[in-house]
Amino acid sequence: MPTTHPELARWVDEVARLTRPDIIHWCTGSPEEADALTRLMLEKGEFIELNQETHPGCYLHRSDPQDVARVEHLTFICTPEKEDAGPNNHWMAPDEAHAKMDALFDGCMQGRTMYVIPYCMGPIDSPLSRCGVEITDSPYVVQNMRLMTRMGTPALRRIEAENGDFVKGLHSIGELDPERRFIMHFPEELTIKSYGSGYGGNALLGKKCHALRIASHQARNEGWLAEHMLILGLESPEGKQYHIAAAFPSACGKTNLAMLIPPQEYKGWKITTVGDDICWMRPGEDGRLWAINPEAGFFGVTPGTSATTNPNALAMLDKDAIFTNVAVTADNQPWWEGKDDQVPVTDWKGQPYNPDNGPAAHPNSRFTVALKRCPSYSEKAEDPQGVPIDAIIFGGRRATLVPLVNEARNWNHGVLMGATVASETTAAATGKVGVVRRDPMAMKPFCGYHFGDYFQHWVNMQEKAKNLPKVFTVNWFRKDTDGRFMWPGFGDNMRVLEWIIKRIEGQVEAESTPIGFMPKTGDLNTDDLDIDADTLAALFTVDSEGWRQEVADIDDFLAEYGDRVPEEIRVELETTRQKLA
Ligand code: GTP
Ligand code: SPV
Ligand code: MN
Repeated sequence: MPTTHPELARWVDEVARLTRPDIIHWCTGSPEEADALTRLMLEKGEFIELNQETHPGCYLHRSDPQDVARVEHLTFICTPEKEDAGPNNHWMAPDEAHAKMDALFDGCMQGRTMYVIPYCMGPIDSPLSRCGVEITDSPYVVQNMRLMTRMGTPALRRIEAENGDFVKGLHSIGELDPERRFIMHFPEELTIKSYGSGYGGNALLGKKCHALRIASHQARNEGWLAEHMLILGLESPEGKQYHIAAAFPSACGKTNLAMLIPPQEYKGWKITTVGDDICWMRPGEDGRLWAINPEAGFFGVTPGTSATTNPNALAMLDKDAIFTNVAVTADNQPWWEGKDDQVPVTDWKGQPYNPDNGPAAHPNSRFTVALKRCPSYSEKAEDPQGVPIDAIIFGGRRATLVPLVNEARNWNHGVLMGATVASETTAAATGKVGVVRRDPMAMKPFCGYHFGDYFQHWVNMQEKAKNLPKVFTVNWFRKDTDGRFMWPGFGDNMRVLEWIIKRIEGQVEAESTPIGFMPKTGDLNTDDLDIDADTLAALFTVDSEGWRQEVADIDDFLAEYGDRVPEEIRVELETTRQKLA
């Protein structure tokens, strides 16, 4: 066994005896290993070479057409007590779940190679980072983990040096049969078992399974936060540095905001990218929250990514990227809806493109690329201490009601706002798209324990960190009666960030409304913006009747979580109700 860690050696041996692979490969993370795997995948058709002149080092992977997104209905939290998983999770008793999964894993790697992937979530030398090992029979998973995490020998050495716990993730694509597909989490055992899917968050176990579901559980026990948030750096023309963390549900704009390019007139303002999906935050000695991005790469939504919407993303996608379920053009370049006016000839399933069959690229098609390839990459992403967070933003996709930006009255009100954010569902998970559901802190699919306890943990952060950031909500997705977005979004979201900074600095007063603080007329910079006064006013109108209904709906939602819901946020809801009366 190429490890000195007794428990790791024992576990790998146990898994090999169960799954019976032909070969066991310990991943080192070397470039030679990457090349060899790429060649193997090209031979087997798991990778399709894209145009190497326009896109050197880029490959296309077509997943099984029945395996294109996370499967929330097949994802379970297996705590000893059902009550601890909460109504926000599917639950199965640990014994039953292990038995079910071990039966699936029995002999499943015969004729296959078993890859052992040691990985580190976060900078390899950071005290905030945590390690895991994923065992998988999917070379596609290995190639993605290589870009998404610090993977290979350095991670193994850290695991050995710590000689303690690491997260054990066992994965097999199995038969890719949706009837034999489960993603199980055992938070107490720091264990994940995933079978039957090769896609994204179902299979790249460092991401949602470890860095959110297991980590949220650990974070609660240890007094920190593991969140579905981007982290961006913002430098003002005066050279002052800020960091903002923002939680939006899947496919609701984190990647785009994380690499925003400010509009022309914002000379001297600069946005840098620390992370686009996951944020681990810990109270520092100064009472502030210090954050790291546990990931080393992006697994981003392709549709809608263009030179106008997200030039930074487009710029990093012409080299060393993996594309999953996109279309291709006649000259073999990757293509997706909203990219440019090239014409797709082959759709995501590999069929000749025919608009009657739906979009050319799957709505949840994705790119995988290293963080360092991003033109707005922040060097701070490697800082072992992380970055101090100045503001937290919660958001979602709401066609109506919810204003463009709104500031919480205080921390507990901010927790209430985060806990009750709702959003239209997207193609990032299987199920119906466009249904409004509450998605607290964008963690509905990712919180590894009871939401009531999670809200309480958020409230309790006040005792652990005396210098907490201000909290805001945003909504880029309001629509007019013709179904058009009312706010231009993307780079122009800088205008909202600027107002947030002004509030942090105490440079502007705000309009006090029943639901929070909003910009006073003229304080949100709309210079050179093509937006009429009525539309702008509508983005900040508080529809009292609509909000009274929203509050009633929130009552019902919180009732689902019973008496685990903290009194503090019930009090804040009551205050809002009275202000709306
Ligand atoms: P996950 O990776 O699933 O967690 O998604 P994400 O939150 O990173 O979402 P992403 O930034 O990839 O955006 C998803 C979709 O929303 C893309 O099609 C974007 O083009 C679109 N989008 C992002 N920001 C905006 C915005 O400000 N306005 C509008 N109208 N659309 C946006
Ligand atoms: C999300 O759905 O929030 C993602 C993509 O970031 S996945 O890794 O598939 O979960
Ligand atoms: Mn995400």
